[in-house]
Amino acid sequence: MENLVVVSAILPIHIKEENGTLKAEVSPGGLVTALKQVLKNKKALWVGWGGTPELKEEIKRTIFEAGKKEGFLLYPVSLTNEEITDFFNGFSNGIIWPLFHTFQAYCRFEPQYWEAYKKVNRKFAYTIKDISSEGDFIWVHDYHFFLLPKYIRELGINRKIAFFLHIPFPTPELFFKIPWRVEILEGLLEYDLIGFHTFLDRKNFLDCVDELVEGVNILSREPITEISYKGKRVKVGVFPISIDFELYDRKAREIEKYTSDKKIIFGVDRLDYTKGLIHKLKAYKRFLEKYPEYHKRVIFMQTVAPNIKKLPEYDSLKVEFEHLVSDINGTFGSIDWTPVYYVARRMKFDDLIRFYRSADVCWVNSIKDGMNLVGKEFAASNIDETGVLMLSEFAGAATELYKDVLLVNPYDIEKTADTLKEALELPLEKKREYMKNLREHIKKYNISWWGNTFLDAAFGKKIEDFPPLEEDYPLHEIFKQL
Ligand code: ADQ
Repeated sequence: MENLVVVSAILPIHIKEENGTLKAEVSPGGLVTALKQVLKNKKALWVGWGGTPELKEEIKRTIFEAGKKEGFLLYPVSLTNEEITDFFNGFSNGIIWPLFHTFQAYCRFEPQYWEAYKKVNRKFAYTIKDISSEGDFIWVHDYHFFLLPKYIRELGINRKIAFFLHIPFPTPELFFKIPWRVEILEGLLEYDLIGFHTFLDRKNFLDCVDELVEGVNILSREPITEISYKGKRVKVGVFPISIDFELYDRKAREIEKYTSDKKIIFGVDRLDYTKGLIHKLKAYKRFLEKYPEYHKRVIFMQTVAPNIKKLPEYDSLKVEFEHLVSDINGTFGSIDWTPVYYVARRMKFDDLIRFYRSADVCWVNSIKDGMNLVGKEFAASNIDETGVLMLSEFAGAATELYKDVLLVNPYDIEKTADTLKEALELPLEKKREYMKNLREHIKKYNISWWGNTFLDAAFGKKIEDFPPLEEDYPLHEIFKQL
């Protein structure tokens, strides 16, 4: 039997210990949103960190049971406190995340972070060895695992291993700053397939490989590039990720619209400096200064989910963001009008859909983003086709959706303020035309299309080829290796 083994740094459900009791929580973010929709009720084993340093039997069991309830087969890997600090927060989120999103100034190139990165990649390689069998397919996700295939191969394991990067790949000018740049590329070239969201990401990757790695030959660039390296072929493709269109569309039809005498501007983001939240508030403030006729006629609802990354940049971002919210509300607000409604938590799914369905404008302002699923979720939920998507030109989604959105450069505060006015005043016909086109595109290129296209290029398989998750899947089968 050929099984699918999926690897991501953190499982879709992680455990938090609060006052001595264990709590299973859904992990935030786009990777989980997208993969959940592909893997739900599939007999695919999902391997990742379970959220706590220690993995007692009770914790493993809690994760397994919580996963099974949601339709997943989860296999938690333990990380020590030191590994959480140096691999997770240090190398992955303190070097790769900022650099790949053009925030070079936030990088701390500490050698101990690199050591931890190698160690944890090795740890996952041993886990893959233990839990997979010959003929299984290994699908690895994101920037935490550039070296994983190298270590798997070193253990003498010869499985098909494919990789998808959920974040952008930087230009050579940025990538070359990494002290361990050659090792990272050589590690990546051990995958059988490497997937990116956009053609620009793939171009940047190929340019870096071309410059830095000896003995590579880039054989073709279209439609799936092939590289020859150390006597083998590596495929490099572009697979723009998407959402479960039907889920959002169906849910929106079940939920009542939020009615208001004011126009609704809606933003949904994780607390992250890459999402352009500060620039968004500055542009909104400028809009209110320039166009006083909109006072008391708009609501700007911005929901910000807390970030699990423990780094000082996130603390200062929160402080600056909240300062700006109170500055705007203090400057323009009155007893009967709050210009910014700030929701400092993860919104419940039904509330999210309700606002997507009701918003006049949905605003994605990323400084840099691999894809960004929010705009796609908004369009799928906007069943009346009356909303407008204002989308940063630096989100991967812009390369796909640019014709039917209002594009903004988040650094251009003045123009963004004007574009917000334009979005609010767009004629109904134009709004309908844009939204109809967006919805058709996202319906066709949905999450199943993404999953199937990737799995086909990687393993010659479709999602349907992997069997459904059986009700009584035996626990001991999964944990026999531990
Ligand atoms: P993220 O950076 O997490 O994902 P994004 O694609 O926008 O970014 O996904 C965020 C997800 O979390 C969406 O499903 C959204 O609805 C949800 N979410 C965010 N804030 C929320 C809130 N306050 N309340 C409720 N839900 C919230 C990474 C990359 C992206 C890429 C995805 C998938 O950074 O560029 O699109 O992976 O590959």
